[in-house]
Amino acid sequence: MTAIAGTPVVNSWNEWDHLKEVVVGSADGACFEPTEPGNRPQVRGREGAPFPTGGKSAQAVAQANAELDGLARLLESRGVSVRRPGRHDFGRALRTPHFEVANQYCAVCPRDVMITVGNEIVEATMSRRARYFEYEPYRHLVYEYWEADPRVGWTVAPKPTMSDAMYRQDFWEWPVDERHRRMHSSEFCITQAEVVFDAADMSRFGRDIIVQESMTTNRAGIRWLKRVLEPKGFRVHPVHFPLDYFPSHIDCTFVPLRPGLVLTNPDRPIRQDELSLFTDNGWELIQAPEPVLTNDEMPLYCQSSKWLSMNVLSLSPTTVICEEQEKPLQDLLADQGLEVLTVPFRNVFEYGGSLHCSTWDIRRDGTREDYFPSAVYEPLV
Ligand code: ABU
Repeated sequence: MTAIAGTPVVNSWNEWDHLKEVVVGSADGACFEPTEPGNRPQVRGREGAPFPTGGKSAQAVAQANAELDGLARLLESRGVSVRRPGRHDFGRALRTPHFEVANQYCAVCPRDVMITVGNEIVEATMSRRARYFEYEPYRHLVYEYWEADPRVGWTVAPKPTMSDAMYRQDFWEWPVDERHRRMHSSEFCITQAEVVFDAADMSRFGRDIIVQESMTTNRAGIRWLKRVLEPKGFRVHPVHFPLDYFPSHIDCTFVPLRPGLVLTNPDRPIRQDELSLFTDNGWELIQAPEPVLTNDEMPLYCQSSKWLSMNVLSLSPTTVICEEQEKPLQDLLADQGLEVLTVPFRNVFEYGGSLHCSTWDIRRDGTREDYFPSAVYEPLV
């Protein structure tokens, strides 16, 4: 691997510039996510049924891998260099001074763990015990990039204890009316006691990065990101989607497609006072159409919502990859003048993600730009 025409080997400032190199996840060795304070997985439509434990079936892994490999082939056919995670024993139990967990999860969704911020790789703290070591399948790549180009930065966020005290255990018992009452307080299953964030709660817009406060990212995590990224010239904006009572990862809620255009989730409007960042700077927000699958029709063990439909991956400001069966969304994007490529991806849904979640962009064309010239910004210091 060599630097291309002066571009650092790690270079990605937003979600839409021309994609050159990307990591695509793998279902090898995937396990069911264990029940833990930050996660109460449920069998869809069967309240109280025990959630499976241990490794996923060989068939479930093969079906997901077939679709991930299909995405990799499509990307390669468009000239994108595709990299894959290394092997990791997800079946291995973890025991730290603060917690134990019977098994780990998987490397299907690198987006949750790893993020490229300009020429720097940031490894998230993660928010769940079973995902504590999920950076490991990507470390061989991080070392390769870091060794290859001295311009590449590498920042590892502090690991939280994930002890019982880090979680608000009664969160899962709150009835819906209480969730509604509390929706503006943005308190979820993680407390504010430690720095916690998943990388997939971030969305990059050049100089500006928005970060969703959620079940997987707390205010301390956003403060840490501000303190680390502001001196490097970024502006970090917390964002909230108050009608999402179980928010986890921003990329099924608010998805930028190109400069000036964001795909939004009609069930999860952005908080009114945060909308002006976009409207005052000439951005258009378009609502995603109703997904083809209802929540009840999502795969049995999938913990994500039907809005995986809008978890698209941009190859460039003019080309986007969409799940093969999401015709209404494909039509909407085509009406916006985008070239829409499709791949089957429904078997990956069980692992909590679709096309954006299951990828981590390493290198795109372009550089840091200011897409919000009239933003009013309050730096931390
Ligand atoms: N990992 C993304 C899931 C987000 C959602 O269920 O809406």
